[in-house]
Amino acid sequence: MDEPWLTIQHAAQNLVAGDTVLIREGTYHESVYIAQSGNKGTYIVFSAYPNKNPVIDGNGVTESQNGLIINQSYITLSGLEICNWEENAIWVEQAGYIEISDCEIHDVCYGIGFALKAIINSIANAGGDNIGLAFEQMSIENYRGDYNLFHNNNPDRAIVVGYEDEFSLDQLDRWQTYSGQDDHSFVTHTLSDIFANHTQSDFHLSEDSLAVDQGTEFDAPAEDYEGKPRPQGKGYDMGAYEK
Ligand SMILES: [Ca+2]
Repeated sequence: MDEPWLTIQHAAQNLVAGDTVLIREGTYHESVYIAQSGNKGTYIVFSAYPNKNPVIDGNGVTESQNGLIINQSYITLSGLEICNWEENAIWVEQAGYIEISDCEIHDVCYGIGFALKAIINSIANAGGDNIGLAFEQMSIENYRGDYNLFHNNNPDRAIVVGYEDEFSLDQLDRWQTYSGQDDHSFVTHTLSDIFANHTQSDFHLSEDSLAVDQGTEFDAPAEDYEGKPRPQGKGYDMGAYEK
């Protein structure tokens, strides 16, 4: 902690299985290539420092159009804001066991993109401006997803597989049949149904939010983003803040 690294990329090259990097407050204008793999039970974790909001911002970055590129497995991303990328906020390629939670993605072309053999456990609000959840190949056989809340600024292209099969926000039932996944997931067209004040980046759940008590206890953190014990009320909430 006394000698923090200057770049997230430096961490991405030096962390080994079981390591966690806590990313301090700041705007990081860098594309991060995750070069090391974790193991089952010893993930490599890229997490926001508690109560901080690190931003991985593509403005001015020329070496890549993707925020994070992951082609290693057993990686966790938590609490990161990723914005202003011409392609993907997060690009996952030939990798499995990638956990993405409490990340905010905006002002990108694709939210989270997958090449073959990607697995994701849970996504809350994977909302890019163009495609929300994208698979590069035609196969989704390794996708496992449930208890997700889908929102996309372009409602016609919420989920796209192989640039051919497209699912709008209103076609979740079609996606469920197609993928065999996301039985408990749902969609929203309006973020004000979910968050207290998303236009001011306040992602606490609103009083009558659709996400309250709709999460799963499976692999749920014991505390929310602010350290409040989970669950509260009738069950676990979706998203970063328990209510
Ligand atoms: Ca709750």
